[in-house]
Amino acid sequence: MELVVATRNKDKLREIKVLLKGLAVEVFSLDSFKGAPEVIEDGKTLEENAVKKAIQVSEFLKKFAVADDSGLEVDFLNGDPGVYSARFSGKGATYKSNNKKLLRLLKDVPLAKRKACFKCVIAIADKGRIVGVAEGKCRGKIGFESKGKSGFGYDPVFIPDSYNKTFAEMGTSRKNKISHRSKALLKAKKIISKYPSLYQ
Ligand code: ITT
Repeated sequence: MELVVATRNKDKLREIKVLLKGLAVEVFSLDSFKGAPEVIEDGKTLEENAVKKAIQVSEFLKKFAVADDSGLEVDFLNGDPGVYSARFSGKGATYKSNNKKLLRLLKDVPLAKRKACFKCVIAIADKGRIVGVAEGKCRGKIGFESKGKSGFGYDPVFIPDSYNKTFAEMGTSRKNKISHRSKALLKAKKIISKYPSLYQ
């Protein structure tokens, strides 16, 4: 059974591949297929975007696919950047410029008001038809400065609850034990392993 991970984000892909281990599937990324569609992420929710990516890619490739849409919701910003996490600082946004904007908007905001939640939605589709959706959350707070070198995106500014280190300081293997993505993929793996066509 072949499974395509429908993402163009290499950092996410790396985490997803590790987290899918143990599942009886051969994992491919979009890099293995020429001309896979560039899905426009115009949904209002992470779920809408994840479902759209999984359906379009699995339909085009006529394969089994999983898509990840994820984002960081910050209480003080009324849930922003949320679904806009990738392009928070506008056109040409980078991880660095997004973190810089976030820290600027939270400048002088006390620790008690820096609560945030990482969310990840994994959609699973087979040849254009949705098979299941799984969600994972990781609560924490936004630090006062960027710290740490591992991971990607908002990892250097996100401190998960019960820890005093950012995701980027703790390293990917520890992050993968508690992250939004690991929780969502644990549920997704259960759905995939029960999916009948796996055994056809
Ligand atoms: P694909 O749509 O191709 O999968 P993308 O980067 O556009 O890639 P999203 O639309 O889901 O993906 O955007 C998610 C953004 O949220 C991502 O670019 C990061 O900035 C951030 N993000 C998601 N998961 C993260 C994590 O585990 N750690 C840090 N930042 C994360």
